[in-house]
Amino acid sequence: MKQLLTMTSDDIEKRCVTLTGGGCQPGFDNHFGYGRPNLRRAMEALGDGVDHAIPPDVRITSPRWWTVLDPADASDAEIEASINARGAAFEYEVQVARGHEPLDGEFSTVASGTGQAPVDGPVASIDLHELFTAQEMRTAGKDPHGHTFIVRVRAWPQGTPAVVGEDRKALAAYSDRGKDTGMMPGLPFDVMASGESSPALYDLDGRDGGRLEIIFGTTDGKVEVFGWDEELDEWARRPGFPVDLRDADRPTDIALAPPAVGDLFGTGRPSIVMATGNGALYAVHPEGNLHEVDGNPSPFVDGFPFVAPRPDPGTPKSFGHGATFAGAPVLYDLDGDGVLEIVAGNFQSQVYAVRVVDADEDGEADVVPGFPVTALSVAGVVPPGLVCRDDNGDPVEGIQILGTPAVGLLDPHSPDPALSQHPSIIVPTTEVC
Ligand SMILES: [Ca+2]
Ligand SMILES: [Ca+2]
Ligand SMILES: [Ca+2]
Ligand SMILES: [Ca+2]
Repeated sequence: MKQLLTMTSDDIEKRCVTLTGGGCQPGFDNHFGYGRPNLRRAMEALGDGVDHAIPPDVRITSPRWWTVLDPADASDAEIEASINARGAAFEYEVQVARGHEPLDGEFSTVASGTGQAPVDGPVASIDLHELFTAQEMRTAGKDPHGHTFIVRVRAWPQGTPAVVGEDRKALAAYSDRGKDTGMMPGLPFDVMASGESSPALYDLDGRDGGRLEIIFGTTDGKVEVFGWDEELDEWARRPGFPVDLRDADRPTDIALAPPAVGDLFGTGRPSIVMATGNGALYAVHPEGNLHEVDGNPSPFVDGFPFVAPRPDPGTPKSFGHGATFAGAPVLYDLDGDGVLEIVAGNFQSQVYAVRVVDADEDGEADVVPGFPVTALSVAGVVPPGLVCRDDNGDPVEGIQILGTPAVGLLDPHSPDPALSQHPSIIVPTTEVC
């Protein structure tokens, strides 16, 4: 299906309109890929099912997209692909070109072959030193695509080279083991997920000479911790991590928000606090899955996850983006009892303050009395003159808290105890009046 749609699409080259200006070229380009789908041509390629022009199925299975290959590890890039022409004999070629959107004429063929049975495995070995000089692979230049190259695999039924199927991937070649300029030992490390959450640095274990651990969330709903490994003499994933923040109630989740790390109970033992896309807050023990209760892994502090209620899922308008926490949680002792509370705002404009204890023993950490607070400028909450309305005079809808709250005593010298004795929570929202 993919080959039918991409290989029959209309190239976008002329009458090019992009937000960045330019960006179109003959054939595949970064902006529009293979072009605009042409469903008539795609349907015509199906023919009557017997006399057809359906391209072979082609997929590059290894390396993964955007892999950065270091010639100090291996000077050759090993390319694996699966090719299937549904029983017909086929020919294939593996091609390579420098840059992120080379023109068709810039590719050179590095391997080719024929087959009839489906191919699923190595198809080419590309010598990185034939693509780039050692100096080019070492130098961090101004061109963000200076180390990029494209591998494409093309296959067609024997005798019909016009019925081509194609897959391509962007890879990069870079090497810098310099002590002052290169990557630190053990890094980069592929966590097999995207890392939108900013990392936090904290000495979780108080060992390894006070070195800080690197803590971050991933888009597959996990929290990762990396630290210095004295035996390996490099940075490595800490035992007990990653900790999976998903469970049977939330089989998919995402940790976009940066972690907060702090000594929640004032005992000298830090916890990692995560907020997720499904509206859950987690306090995670510093040992992760190595923390056990009755012999079972128990990575979470009692009472967690705390889950913010899901909005009405009846319509996209009522559900919006759900109860997502996008900004980082903040740890602050709101009531001065020596135990930190967790403060976080979500996509429902709700500001939560959660205690890290479950005093009422309902299995979930307790909400601080008076919370959640709705951060909306609506009648009854703010003075009449500050009520937020849209151009039609209606209440503004779909307001979210995307950012991280700030908590503190706004004016320690104020005669108003609300400012000098009690901390204030400042939250940014998307409300525009
Ligand atoms: Ca194009
Ligand atoms: Ca440490
Ligand atoms: Ca407290
Ligand atoms: Ca409770």
